[in-house]
Amino acid sequence: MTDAQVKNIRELLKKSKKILLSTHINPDGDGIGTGLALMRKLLKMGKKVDFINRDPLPEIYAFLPGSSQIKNSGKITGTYDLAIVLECPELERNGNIIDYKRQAVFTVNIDHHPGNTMYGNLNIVDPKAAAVGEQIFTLMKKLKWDIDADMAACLYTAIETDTGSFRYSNTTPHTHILAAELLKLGADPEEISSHVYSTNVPGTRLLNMMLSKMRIEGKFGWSVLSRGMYKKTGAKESDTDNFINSIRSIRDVEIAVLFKETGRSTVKVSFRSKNGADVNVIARKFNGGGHKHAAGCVINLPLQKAVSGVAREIRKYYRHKKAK
Ligand SMILES: [Mn+2]
Repeated sequence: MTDAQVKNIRELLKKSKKILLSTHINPDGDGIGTGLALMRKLLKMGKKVDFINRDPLPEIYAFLPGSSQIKNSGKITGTYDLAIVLECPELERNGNIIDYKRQAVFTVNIDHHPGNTMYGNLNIVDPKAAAVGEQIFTLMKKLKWDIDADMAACLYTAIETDTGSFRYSNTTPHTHILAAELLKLGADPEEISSHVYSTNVPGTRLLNMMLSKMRIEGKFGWSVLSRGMYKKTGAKESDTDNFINSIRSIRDVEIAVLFKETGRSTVKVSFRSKNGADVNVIARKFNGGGHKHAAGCVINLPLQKAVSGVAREIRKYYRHKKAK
């Protein structure tokens, strides 16, 4: 983040009265935690702030201070002096809930995904940052803001969840230094983890069914969540955020894929990898994307066809790797 960007943000915040915060569809801990930390400070500064996302808050983040003020909308009608878009490599990820060009005087794009399309009037994009929470914490320090214990808890949640509790390859010495600073500011790691990694009975029953359907083929492991399985267990999609890690953590698995049937011919596909296997490359073949070790896409095909299409690409990926 350059000094010019920090100066720019300082001036924008000074002159903006009505501010919109928004993150991606199916929001995660990084987008929610970062947005809540920002919202808390901006409200204290006397700004009118709306934090609006297309999709509802996952239950595990309801403990975060301010979470009850987050709104959901498929179509925002108001106008804003400033819009801050968190964690969206392209605007479609935001769910097309607003026309930023017409409804916001100025749009700031803050993200850490590679391949960000730089759609903002100001773009603060750093693919080396472990989380947007890391970027915003750095920005807040540069702006010399007071960070209270509630803001620290929100930012710690952002960084903890995006690094898989400091286990993923995006975790750097700097990430740990920032996390330590957040603990000093009052974030409570035990309390945060107890919420973020809590489960419920329908979700656990669904996990059990998912594991029974899991298949392993060499370094590739996958499973499915069909609409019937959701119905049988009563679980919601937001209960399934950590499911893929049960596949990824199997010793021999390098690429883990979870297929979630969200409609008759709509399948949401999540990819996770380790040992340098690049799932961003595979997700991009299906018009998705993300990071090397975490990516996703949506495939408009029946569940089994989506599975075979992705499996074909992963087999191709390994054949190509072998040939190299
Ligand atoms: Mn993130």
